[in-house]
Amino acid sequence: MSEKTLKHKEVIVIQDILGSNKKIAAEIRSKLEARGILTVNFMSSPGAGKTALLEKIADRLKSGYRMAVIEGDIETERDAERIRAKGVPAWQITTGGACHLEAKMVAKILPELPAGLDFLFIENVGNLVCPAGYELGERLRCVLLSAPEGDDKPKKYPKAFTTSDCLILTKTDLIPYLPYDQEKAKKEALELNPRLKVFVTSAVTGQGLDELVDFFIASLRRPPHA
Ligand SMILES: Nc1nc2c(ncn2[C@@H]2O[C@H](COP(=O)(O)OP(=O)(O)OP(=O)(O)O)[C@@H](O)[C@H]2O)c(=O)[nH]1
Ligand SMILES: [Mg+2]
Repeated sequence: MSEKTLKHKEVIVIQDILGSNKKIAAEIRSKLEARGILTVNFMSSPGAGKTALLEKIADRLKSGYRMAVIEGDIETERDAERIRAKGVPAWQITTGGACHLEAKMVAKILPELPAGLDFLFIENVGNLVCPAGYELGERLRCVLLSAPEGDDKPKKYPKAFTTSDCLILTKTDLIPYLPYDQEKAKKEALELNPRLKVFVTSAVTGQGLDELVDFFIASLRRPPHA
């Protein structure tokens, strides 16, 4: 088989996978919307602070709302254990090597979600590239960028930023110790996607967490696509 034919077949296989993922994601979205659940997909590089942020969100939501978390990692139950320690139901998906979650993995967990949920947060596998190509049935997609990663990342990894609704800048408490220009990171992300709603946060000092949680609560009340 020629290299050209092989490449063509590869493209067709990838298109099939993405097409079938999109279909399953649409089914998940309509089921969760029908139940009045706001689903949020968190994407970032490994260690940008997704789980730390979810722990803080859990503290803030627990008095008035019910949330659940689906954790995606290559191996271990560690992140789900951290969330359960907050009294929040959590499911761990271990991909065994795949660098992103797919909608079919999330679909398997739907029947186990408790009644009366307000929020479902999905923490994607730590990776700033692959997760961007896979919808999971979320209404909101949030990309996290931590100060230690560097202000040049939005333009280098654009798809995570062009496909997101929110940009959550994390670990701002570390900025005094880093050659990091937060305004540049924000400006370049907004050049890629002017629709991004930007939050400046620190899980250590608590900066920006109330604003972020208020935004999620307001989004819960707002009908989809309003
Ligand atoms: N200084 C500082 N450290 C933080 C902050 N948020 C998280 N960290 C630390 O950053 C490290 C990674 O945090 P995690 O919450 O595990 O990051 P993650 O994105 O969930 O990581 P993966 O799931 O492995 O992709 C931990 O040592 C956290 O304590 C923050 O706001 N400030
Ligand atoms: Mg994590």
